[in-house]
Amino acid sequence: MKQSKIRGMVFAGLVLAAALSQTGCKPTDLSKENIIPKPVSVVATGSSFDLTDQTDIYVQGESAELKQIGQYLADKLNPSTGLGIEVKTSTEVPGPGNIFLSISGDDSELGDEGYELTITDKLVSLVANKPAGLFNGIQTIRQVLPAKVELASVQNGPWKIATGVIRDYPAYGYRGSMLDVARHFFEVEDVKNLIDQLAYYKMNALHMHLSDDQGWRIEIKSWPNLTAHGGKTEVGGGEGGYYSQEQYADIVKYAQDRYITIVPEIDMPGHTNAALASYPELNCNGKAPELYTGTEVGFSSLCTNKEITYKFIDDVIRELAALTPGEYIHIGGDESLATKIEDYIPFINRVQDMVEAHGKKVLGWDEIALATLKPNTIVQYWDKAENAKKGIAQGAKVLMSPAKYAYLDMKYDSTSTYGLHWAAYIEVDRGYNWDPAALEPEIKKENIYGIEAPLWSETVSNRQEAEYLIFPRLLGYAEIGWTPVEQRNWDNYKVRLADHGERMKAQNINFYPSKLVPWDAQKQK
Ligand code: IFG
Repeated sequence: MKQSKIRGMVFAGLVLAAALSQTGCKPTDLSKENIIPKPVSVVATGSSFDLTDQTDIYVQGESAELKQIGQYLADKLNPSTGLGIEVKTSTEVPGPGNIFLSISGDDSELGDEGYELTITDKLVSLVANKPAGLFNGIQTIRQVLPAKVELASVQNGPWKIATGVIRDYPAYGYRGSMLDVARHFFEVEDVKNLIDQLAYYKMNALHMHLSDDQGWRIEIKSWPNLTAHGGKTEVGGGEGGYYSQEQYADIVKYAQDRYITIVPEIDMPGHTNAALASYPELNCNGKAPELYTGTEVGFSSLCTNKEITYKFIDDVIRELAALTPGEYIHIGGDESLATKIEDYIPFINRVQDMVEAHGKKVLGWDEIALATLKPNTIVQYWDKAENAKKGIAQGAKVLMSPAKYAYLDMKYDSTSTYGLHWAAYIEVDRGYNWDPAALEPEIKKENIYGIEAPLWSETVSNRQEAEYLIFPRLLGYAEIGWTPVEQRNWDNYKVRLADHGERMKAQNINFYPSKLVPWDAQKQK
């Protein structure tokens, strides 16, 4: 071939490559997107959809709930794209260049939380059986746009979405985290920020550990000293704090608007020094102990043989149930080392009856399996597998929070700035590389209610410190709760997680930059 022809072809190739890189319309592959949790199925069709200033979000019908979901997406896209995307309603499919959210009740495989996202070069169409499924689907829409979409200031486009079809639905029904606001108190804004992150990763539960030895954090109107006195301090002697019932209701609504259920915990009969310090009559000897700002456990117990204790508990549960749209109230039950087992068992039995009398079901740490569990009671496995098995033997479901794999307050390694390590060092790969249904032979998938990654706050006292422990491990627990285990592997996950480094940075999340994750590989993309 003549030299001039070869030169001509090379030149043409360079021009094309330059053109493609300028307009960013390089061939796109939806299956290469770094979605977390990994969707059940992704079929790529190799083209792309352009978000432009002509794009709007159309919801089918006039449902206020669908409009709210559309608005949530618009509020996440507009600050960084500057496209002024509006939410509109329509009865039929909108014209080209738009996003369309609709409900169709006939795709049973998707369940209540699944969705089907169909992206062509003309339309982004998201369909689900229930609004919760649409809400999960819009998180995927956010994640198939460049990471800069999560920035709070206007960025240059183009804003392309690779075309194809994503069908997706969760493996487990309960996918959550826990925030211990008792050891250190966290303000409403910090809790809301965590809720937004849980939503981004399709988690649907936040367990709030509202009382412990070091603090009582929820206003109980019939026992005002619980917060007036019991909320005064925290680990280390700081000023502590508490949520008024109005503030707590605001958190619950904020979570509900994001399809996240708040599970409130009042830990008892142990972990109760803050309550005992607030009311002398709750103590067997009638004397109130001092407030406690240390980090020991297992030294406190409600007086299980005084009737006023049950009046107290009933008042607390009644007021908490009125603030809890969710099905469950968590009664704690852990580390009751100062309660004799012969007192502990009837205590737990009686508290279960009280929770049920107020229309709620019981969640408790795995020690409660030593008592007689009511049919709907759920055992949260954190420490002793034999307790979880005792619960299963009584017909209970198990919420998987094994401390050796899922405790977010565990150090990553011996050099970690924050955290404890009594259970294990949990680097990002260890937090991801386990299967709840394979951990213990007797705990099978059908026995598992879901997964929860708790953050105990003895060693963290503000949002930045907490985020160092929560992120990036939370993303792995979100995937364990959502993605089928046969589709999960660390080598694939760590590459997707690297892309989320940019997304977490864009949202000012102080994540731990684990050396096990190829954070920089994604930057060259
Ligand atoms: N165990 C205690 C927590 C907390 C934790 C710290 C449970 C259920 C150790 N109980 O975990 O209060 O102190 O890792």
